[in-house]
Amino acid sequence: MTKKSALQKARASYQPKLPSALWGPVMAIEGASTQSVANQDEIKKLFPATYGLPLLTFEKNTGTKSTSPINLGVILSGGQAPGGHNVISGLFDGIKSINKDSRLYGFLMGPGGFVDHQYIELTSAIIDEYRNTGGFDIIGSGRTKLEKTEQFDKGLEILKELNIKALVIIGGDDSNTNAAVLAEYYKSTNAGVQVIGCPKTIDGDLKNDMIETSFGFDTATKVYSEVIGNIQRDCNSAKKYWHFIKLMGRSASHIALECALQTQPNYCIISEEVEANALTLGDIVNDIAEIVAKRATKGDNFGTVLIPEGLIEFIPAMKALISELNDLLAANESFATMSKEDQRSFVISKLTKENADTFISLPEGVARQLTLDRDPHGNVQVSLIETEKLLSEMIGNRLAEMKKEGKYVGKFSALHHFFGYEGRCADPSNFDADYCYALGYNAAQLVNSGATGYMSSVRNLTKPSVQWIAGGVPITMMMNMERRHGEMKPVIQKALVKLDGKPFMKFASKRKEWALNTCYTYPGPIQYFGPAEVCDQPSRTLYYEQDGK
Ligand code: FBP
Repeated sequence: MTKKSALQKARASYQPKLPSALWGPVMAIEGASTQSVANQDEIKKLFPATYGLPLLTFEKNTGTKSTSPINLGVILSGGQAPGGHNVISGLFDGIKSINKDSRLYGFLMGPGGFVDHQYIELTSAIIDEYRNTGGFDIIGSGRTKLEKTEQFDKGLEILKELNIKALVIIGGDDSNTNAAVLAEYYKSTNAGVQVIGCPKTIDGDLKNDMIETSFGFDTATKVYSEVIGNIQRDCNSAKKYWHFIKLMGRSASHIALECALQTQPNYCIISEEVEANALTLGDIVNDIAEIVAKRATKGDNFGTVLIPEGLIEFIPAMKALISELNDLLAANESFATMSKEDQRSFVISKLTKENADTFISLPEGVARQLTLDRDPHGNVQVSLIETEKLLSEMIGNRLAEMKKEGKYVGKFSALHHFFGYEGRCADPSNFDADYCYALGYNAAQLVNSGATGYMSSVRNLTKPSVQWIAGGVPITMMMNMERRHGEMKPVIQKALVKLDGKPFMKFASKRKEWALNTCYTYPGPIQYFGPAEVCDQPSRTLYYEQDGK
């Protein structure tokens, strides 16, 4: 047992708030049957047993309900996100509320632990240690991709041995895609095991009408905004540095946008806009250099620039290059064993002329980073690409040219930051603590209702938690076909920043003013105790998406 700080001790006794529908026994009300967001025929063919299921909403149960004990398995999958421990404590309390003899088993270090039969039973003593804490250390997480029937069959052996009725997979879009495939397999083979997903990722890109936000986004963006605010105050005090701040969010810019709305920086790149306007790296550099030069005319040789880590994949020329590289690397297993020099010449010789030219034009370090191992889901590991340094170097060069042309009079000193891992294991905000607990408690009710192939869905999130709506959404409803590892695969469609959505429009209406004037806001640290308007506020993104003007 680790020694707890005074805050941790006080926090351990926080009782997360549940939607009123989950306060006692529930009944599932079936809504309309569903269809996938795109490629309906292909997805239907691939998921004959779980396609088209109805939406489910829970209401208070007035009749009788099954109260048999439930044995449940749980997996944490992918990157850490604040609140994972509360999903697990919600699951635990949820199955215990159905029957006190229910049991919860946690598979260790992600999906790999399920396949390799590595698990622990999560007792109340263990659960109590982790309530309202950040991190995934209760059972660990991993990125093993669950996709082969041998893995499913191997996992089934341990589920049967432990008499597990359902498996809950807590993960992002890729892991929930795997959950859907597993649910389909177990249902179509009459394995007698249900599979339920829970929406996790700080990146915020697993969302739709039924999943209003993924958990962890709220806390992580509050942590980043606190430190961005601190940097801005430092920068406005000394007035001598430009800070280039890269933020996690490999496939979408929700984190950068949310942090911009919270802190009002001088510049924030939104990758989705870069793609829509077919901007080049040079266009972005020129735009920022213009702002640096304009601020310098007022003697303001300082500022902040927010950069989403996935930017590189949204620049059209880079996107085309990465897509060809993905296929090339997937088709050439021996690539990993080649020397650095051979890898470079191999890539250049195999790429189309246009992509080879883009590859050659990049600084060698960045070009190499694009050829490094993909994660098990085929994603480029963008957190390793130092776009913040690449950009500031290019801006420095542009400003030097502008100086020669008499268009720039200032002094440019750049500092670099990458905020990602700092926020992923923070103690969850009240919002995430409540939301995660509700997601877990709700998932237990989905299992008790016999659902499989569903994601736990808790909605109406800008209202007080008693008014949240709890239920389930069929995972196949969120799917479309995309190219992965050189093949078309069914996957959950990622939610990118909508350029006609309210959060972006709000940002776009303010950014000129934020660029030239110094309009910083300083959100300060997450507060756990105090008035609801200080402690329980959801993200700006959710606020603007649902209510805000
Ligand atoms: P998930 O999609 O699994 O939630 O992870 C997202 C993320 O936090 C990204 O923001 C980041 O690029 C990536 O994980 C880093 O991965 P790793 O933890 O494997 O270094």
